[in-house]
Amino acid sequence: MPHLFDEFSLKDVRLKNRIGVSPMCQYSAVDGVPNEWHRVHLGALATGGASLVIAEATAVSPEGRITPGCTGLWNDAQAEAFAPIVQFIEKHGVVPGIQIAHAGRKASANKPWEGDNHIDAGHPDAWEPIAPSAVAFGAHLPRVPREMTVDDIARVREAFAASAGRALEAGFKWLELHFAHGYLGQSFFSPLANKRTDEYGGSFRNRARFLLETLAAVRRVWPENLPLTARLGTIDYVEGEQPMEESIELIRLMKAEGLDLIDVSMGFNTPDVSGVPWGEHAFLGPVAQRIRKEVGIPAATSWNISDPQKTDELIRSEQVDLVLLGKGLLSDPHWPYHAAQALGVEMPQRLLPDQYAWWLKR
Ligand code: 8CM
Repeated sequence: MPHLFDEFSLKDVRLKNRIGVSPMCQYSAVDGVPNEWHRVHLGALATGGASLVIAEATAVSPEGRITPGCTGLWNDAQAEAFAPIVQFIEKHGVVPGIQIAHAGRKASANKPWEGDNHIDAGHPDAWEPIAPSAVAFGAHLPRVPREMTVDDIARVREAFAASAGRALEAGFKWLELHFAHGYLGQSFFSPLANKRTDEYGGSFRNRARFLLETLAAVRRVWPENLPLTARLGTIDYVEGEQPMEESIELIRLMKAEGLDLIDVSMGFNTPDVSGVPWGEHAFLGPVAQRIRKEVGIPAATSWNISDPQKTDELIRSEQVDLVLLGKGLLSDPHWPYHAAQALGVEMPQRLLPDQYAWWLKR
């Protein structure tokens, strides 16, 4: 029976335990280029005992940024700025990963702490969001996006592939496609956001097409021996969402295109999140377990994961192969060390770099 501090291998990558850092936007880049903030942020998370650090949602094209402060991988300068961060992470025995993304109709927004809303259309910092359909998300993101042409779709798909190539050049060993949280990939899949009548909308197969084509284009660039994963909004907890059976079938098709692990998340395709069971610890665990079992694919999940015992149980009961913590690690970058202490793991300081482990020895 695997437990939280067992190793986990996926393709040629070996993780020293089952705790990864979920991608977390910092909104602190200039022109998509990571800087000293990202070095310190990702560096601190790489020295806390997690086995995998996934860098934030990084845009594949300028209009794919959520905010003007998002990181990007649409040019070589951005990849070159990521490279030393990647080297630092790897030097400490941690696997460097990155999530590549396109924000779709949620793009062109202010930073969360500066409003979290769409930048006014006339403002010099704003740009035109694009999406499967000219339908606004609503609430704080009211801009009606431009409906993508088939040429736009091909361009963004190739931008994902080009960004994957740059991620590889920067040294990343784990790649996650952001197909969740109401961003572009997710909104192609969701009938709540995709109202197209061409081959990219309507039926399940058509709504899945952009995601599958993008995955296939990335897989051609991303080496076979390195993990290619996707974060998918499998459930929205709202009326009108795709049935779970569709999410499962999509993951089955993604697996056939070369997906190595599914990061199970929510859709966030509408502003209504009232149905989300926020109070339950690891509430997506049972959803991930069903997917993992029915598709036969390794799975990870996030959301409301904080208690060491319950987190260990998520792994032991084979709900997931890997947990990806976000806020838990922001509030305590040494959460894995503290969890190891709580679970009675021998010499928990061994999770940390020598510089810390030596001082923390008993
Ligand atoms: C921000 C950027 C990218 C994401 C996000 C957020 C905020 C909340 C969330 O997901 O659930 O994927």
